[in-house]
Amino acid sequence: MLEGEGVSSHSSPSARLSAGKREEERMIELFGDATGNSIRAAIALEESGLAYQPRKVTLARGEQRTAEYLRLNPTGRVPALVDSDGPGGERLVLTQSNAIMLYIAEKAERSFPRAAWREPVRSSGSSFS
Ligand SMILES: N[C@@H](CCC(=O)N[C@@H](CS)C(=O)NCC(=O)O)C(=O)O
Repeated sequence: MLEGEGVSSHSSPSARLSAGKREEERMIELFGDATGNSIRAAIALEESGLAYQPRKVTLARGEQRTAEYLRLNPTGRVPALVDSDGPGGERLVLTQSNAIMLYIAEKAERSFPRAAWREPVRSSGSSFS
């Protein structure tokens, strides 16, 4: 179970890995299946340019309920992201597709969530700040 399906090897300036751990020690893994929530997380990773390893969790076979997967995500749902080089260089396990997307955007230094919602709206006279 949880086998890899290939590596996305895009790279962009914003996606370059920071100094610290050697490149082969840094790894983002995305555990998921062909569902909307998993696919949106995968799209965010593809768009980010960050290298990652997809790990398939076949829901139809109940792989989300194995002890191995439940250690990763006790809710038994996909997607789940594991970043061996998370904040402070620590391993991070993240669930919830929207949280994963925001994390990827921040890590890749993409500004789309910040531009859309996190800055005050000044042009129209209304403000959400
Ligand atoms: N709010 C969660 C929902 C995750 C979720 O419901 N995943 C479903 C597939 S789309 C799942 O893993 N179902 C397996 C199960 O419930 O056994 C997210 O956005 O990631």
